[in-house]
Amino acid sequence: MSQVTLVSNGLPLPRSSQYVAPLHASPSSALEDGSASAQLAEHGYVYVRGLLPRELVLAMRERYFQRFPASFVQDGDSRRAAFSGFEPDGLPPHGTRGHPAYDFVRDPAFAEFAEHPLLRGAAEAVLGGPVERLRRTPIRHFVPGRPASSRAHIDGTYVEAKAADLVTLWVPLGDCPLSSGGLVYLEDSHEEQDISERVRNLAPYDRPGDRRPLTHDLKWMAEHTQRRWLVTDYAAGDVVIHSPLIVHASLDCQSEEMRLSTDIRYLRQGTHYDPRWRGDWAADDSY
Ligand SMILES: O=C(O)CCC(=O)C(=O)O
Repeated sequence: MSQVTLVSNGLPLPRSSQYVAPLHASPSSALEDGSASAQLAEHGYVYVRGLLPRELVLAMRERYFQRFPASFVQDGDSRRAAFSGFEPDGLPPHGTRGHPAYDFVRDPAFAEFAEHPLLRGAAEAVLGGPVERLRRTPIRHFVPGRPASSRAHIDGTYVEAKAADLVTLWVPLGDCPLSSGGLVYLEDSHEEQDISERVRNLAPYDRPGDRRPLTHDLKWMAEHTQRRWLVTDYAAGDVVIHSPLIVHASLDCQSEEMRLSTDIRYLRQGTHYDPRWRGDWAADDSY
């Protein structure tokens, strides 16, 4: 694994074995031989390297960054998408109307990507039958040099559904080594069903207006729960399928290449469908 100081929302996460361990990959055959759903139940995630064609993922990355003025990325290279240091004037907040991420999730090419048979097949494999996709599909985009990443949370706080009927497919759109700040999972936290209640109100917290996340302090979380954060270097094409009960967060982007990813959610077909997730995502829709 790459050696880089781990930082989340500006706070360091020590790299010692008390705090951090590797996220284990499963072979893609687990999605065909029926073992993936048992793995999801046991570990709370199934990480498959190279599930999607690398070229397809890089093309989506490029398509997204092409929506920005060329001066936003070094050498006008939208595929690598290294931050130039120049943010376009008048750019609305991420994912709100007028921002490229808002239009990107409404682009039919993106819907086609989110519906890719390999992604749908992976969701069917872990849920054990036909699935439907939740249309609301957030895009995460992090720029280096800013203490910003996703706070520790469980997806069950955000989506109304039975935990056993829902999965999230976290898809990095581009290579995402530790320095770019990918997703990290709190080991076996899906087994502790009351973890949110146990931690909330005790944990350090930097966002008083929104009590849905648990904390921005991953070191505190590891110490308090005596669990480790599972981390890895992701590559374009990798996908992690995770349970709505596992606690996860992300790391700050410290690489020149900006971190871009999406969270694609599938639900067992015919089960209750959270009405707020039927429409397209906007970062200020507050869901
Ligand atoms: O990519 C991120 O920073 C957060 C993604 C996430 O929380 C999710 O996939 O559920």
